[in-house]
Amino acid sequence: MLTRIDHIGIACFNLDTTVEFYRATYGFEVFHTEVNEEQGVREAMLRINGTDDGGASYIQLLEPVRPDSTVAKWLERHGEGVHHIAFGTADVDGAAATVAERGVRVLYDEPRRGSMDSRITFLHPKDCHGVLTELVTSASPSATTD
Ligand code: CMX
Ligand code: CO
Repeated sequence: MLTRIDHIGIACFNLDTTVEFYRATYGFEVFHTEVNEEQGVREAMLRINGTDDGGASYIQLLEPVRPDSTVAKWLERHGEGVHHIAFGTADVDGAAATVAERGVRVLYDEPRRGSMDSRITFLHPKDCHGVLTELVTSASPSATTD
């Protein structure tokens, strides 16, 4: 059902300086950037490796774009750090329904738009041993920057 770690989401105060840390320290380059207004974030995806399901694993760096966004509130409370993990699946609708049947709260009735036109939903961290968990179905392997 879930076939890879799609990404690890990391909340940061300043996207540009955090991107530069990952570049200068590890050599990871930006694969894609975008603003997701609905999620209230500006983000950079750093592609780490391909995966055996034909997808890839990323680090997702997240900077809030408004003070009432979930990431802004989390940063205020915790400071910078790992905000969520995301598992990749070919079928986010089916995976979310299966997980819901198993007693986990799924936060969205329907998957929403995520990075690179993926379809995403979230599982409540209180039902996942303290880990905010995202489920992702990728749109296509091509990347854009805007
Ligand atoms: N990881 C683990 N626990 C978390 C958490 C996180 N990222 N965010 C909140 N919590 C915990 C809090 O610690 C708190 O626990 P306590 O009651 O024990 O203190 C509880 O959940 C409620 O926290 P809150 O600050 O009141 O936060 P909200 O209920 O307002 O929001 C959540 C929590 C999960 C519903 C919200 O963060 C959400 O909707 N997340 C999904 C969307 C999202 O995160 N978007 C940004 C990323 C976009 C992307 O990946 O593309
Ligand atoms: Co994410």
